[in-house]
Amino acid sequence: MILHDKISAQLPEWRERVTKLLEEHGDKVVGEVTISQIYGGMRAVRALVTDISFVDPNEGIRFRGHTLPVVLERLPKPDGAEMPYVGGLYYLLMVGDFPTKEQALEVEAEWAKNSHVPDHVFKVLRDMPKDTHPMALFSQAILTLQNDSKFAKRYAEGMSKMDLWEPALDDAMTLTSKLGVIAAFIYQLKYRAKAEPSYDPNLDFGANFAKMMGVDDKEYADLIRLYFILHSDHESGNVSAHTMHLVGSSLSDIFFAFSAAMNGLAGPLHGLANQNCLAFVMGIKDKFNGVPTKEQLTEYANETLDSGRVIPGYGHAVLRVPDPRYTAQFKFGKEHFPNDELFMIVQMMDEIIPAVLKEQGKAKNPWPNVDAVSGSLQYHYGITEFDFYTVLFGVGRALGVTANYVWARALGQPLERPKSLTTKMLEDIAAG
Ligand code: HAX
Repeated sequence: MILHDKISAQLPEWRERVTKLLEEHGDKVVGEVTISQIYGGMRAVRALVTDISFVDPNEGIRFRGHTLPVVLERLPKPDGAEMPYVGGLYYLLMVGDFPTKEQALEVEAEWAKNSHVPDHVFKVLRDMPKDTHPMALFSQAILTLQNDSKFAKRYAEGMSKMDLWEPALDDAMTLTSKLGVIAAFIYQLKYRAKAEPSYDPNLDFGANFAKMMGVDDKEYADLIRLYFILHSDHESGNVSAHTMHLVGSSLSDIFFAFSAAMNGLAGPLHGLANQNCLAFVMGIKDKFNGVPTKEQLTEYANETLDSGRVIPGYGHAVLRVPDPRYTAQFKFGKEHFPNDELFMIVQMMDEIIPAVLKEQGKAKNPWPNVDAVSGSLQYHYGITEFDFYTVLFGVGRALGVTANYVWARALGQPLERPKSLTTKMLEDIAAG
């Protein structure tokens, strides 16, 4: 398999680099931790390492060192498509180089080959209570694939720690190949015809997903390619990525680790935020019976802030510029449906909210983030069920976190086990 060969060829050099760093500079101090940080969710503590992606406060996400506009420009695209192959992005995350079109297609072909979802997965989902949240179904479906883990089998048979990444990569391909089918099945089961979707080997991952969702529109295939690429990775400290890393560090296989990651993504402070953003935009539409005037929107935003609520979709813990993941989606909407009512409100918010937040003076970053627009775009193509949006995020997030999982095994990253202190100990430290 192409990803296996490419990673294998780089491994000796990577292992030497890490070993040298540890042997020669293992005691070098990288930073300090304050009591505020310990109580404050470890915000900004520099304690993780990943080479897959990095969030630059002034530029946003970089995948393997490349900014988002460069990634979207340089990744190969299907003929006639606007957005790149998702398989090409997976190659970039896993291997570190831009693929040729043939190489992206090799990943796509590997996905098609492994896309069959065993019947028991659908059966388990059908047997779950009808009102089960789509993320609970998604997490459950991932666990039902665990019995097939090559990593778990090979580990039980006994294998060298140095080789663990190989069955981890097999599992990563198995998992990512099936996620689109599983997500589309959950959508069909909960909201549509309850049909079992099937993967067409003649279509790429994005076009397949659009077809399986029942959205017969070339534009939606482009949007979903963009969506999966944008949501793939955001370095390792966010809840889903960190959960994946932590669970994986116990040498749980990728199915256990990714299911856990998805349980974290399901939280309102993480993947569920995009639902709140769309609800906010729709609330504006309902209140003003359509698109408000600029004055009305400014007043509404100020009222929201005065009542102690936040404006969803604006601000970021790390970024200090408009999120390039937002900018890419905003551009898509502006090109394809500038006169869609919800999107017109999104555009007006884009003009007005940063100034309102700046005037209030609290938010360190008044600019829009990824969630400010993503729901409105899905809504335009008829994916109107808010609860499902986090599943879409999950399919995209799998690309980044599984690449991290494979590399964590390849570089022999150990069990994660930070030290805890008691409040009394912190008080003693404070007292000097
Ligand atoms: N509306 C109103 N107030 C805001 C704000 C916003 N959009 N963004 C920040 N602030 C406020 C904070 O609530 C905070 O107020 P207090 O001092 O009273 O607590 C103050 O400004 C300073 O906050 P900050 O340091 O700028 O931001 P944080 O790192 O604490 O929080 C958040 C970052 C994204 C959580 C925050 O900007 C926010 O709540 N935004 C709205 C919700 C949202 O868009 N969430 C999705 C984030 C995208 C993401 O990462 N998804 O996975």
